[in-house]
Amino acid sequence: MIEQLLEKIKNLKGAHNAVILAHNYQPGEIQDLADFCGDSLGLSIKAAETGAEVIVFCGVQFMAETAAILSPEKTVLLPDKFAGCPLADMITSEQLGELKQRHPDALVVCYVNSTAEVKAQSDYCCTSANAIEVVNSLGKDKQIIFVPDQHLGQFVVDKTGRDLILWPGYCATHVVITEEDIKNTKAKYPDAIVMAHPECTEPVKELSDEILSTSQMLKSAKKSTAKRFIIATEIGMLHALKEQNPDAEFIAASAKAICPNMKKITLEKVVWSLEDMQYKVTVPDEVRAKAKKAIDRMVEILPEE
Ligand code: CIZ
Repeated sequence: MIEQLLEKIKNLKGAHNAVILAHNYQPGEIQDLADFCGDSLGLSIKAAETGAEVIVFCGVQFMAETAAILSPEKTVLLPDKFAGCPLADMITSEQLGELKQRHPDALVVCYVNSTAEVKAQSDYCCTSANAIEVVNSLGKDKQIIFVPDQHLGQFVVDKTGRDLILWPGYCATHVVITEEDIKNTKAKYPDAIVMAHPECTEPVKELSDEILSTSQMLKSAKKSTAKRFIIATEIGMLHALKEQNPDAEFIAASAKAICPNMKKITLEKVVWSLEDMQYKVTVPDEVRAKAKKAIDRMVEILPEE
């Protein structure tokens, strides 16, 4: 059954000149079939570089939108139209507009986990891998509004010493990981290195050895001589970590850290997506042009790979 689906996907991909991108939080079988896996920005940059005409984005809505912003000439498909991101939806462009009115001199930095409309109203975009560099690149005299994730924002405040205006958004999947989860898992595996995502709560991050984005977790595990890691992020991340580091052990800090939206993508939906060219994700030209400026400014100050 799985072999048949994979065969179908391979044929449809060829017929449509398509490329399949999968986020690090996708189910393992989706990561395995993808042409590229990675974080949302890395995948969108790959999408822009490829000669493919169709991009099947196995992730959530804002990621497919980011690909559409960077590759307007390509058809971007999201295999499940309901694969949204509650964090991205925690601030609307109207709410950001009101916040900007209250702080007319402030620059706006938005996390990539945001809608295209919010990106369009922002000066800079950032990812969890480069939020510190983006904020540090802005003049010390500048007030900065940071949206929508308060925990990533607080991490940036702690690391830069800047006084950011934070929006109270959060990722429901990351905040389920508790301080007790870390303490209990550490008690069981005292030799393990704890890697936490910046979207985790502050007490969880305080108990962790390293605070890293998904791409940074992969790099750090590869370089490390440690053989055991506790991972505080969406559990899809363990798939790539295990695959790239077969001699090390990776333990989820919480088995509850499952993003229901990421897990909406299935092999069958990838087949249907390519058969029916669904669900197309587009961004209106005016929004796209403004959102792209915020992304381009970030790309200019990306940290060294
Ligand atoms: O930027 C991304 O893809 C997300 C949502 C997290 C990360 O750390 O890579």
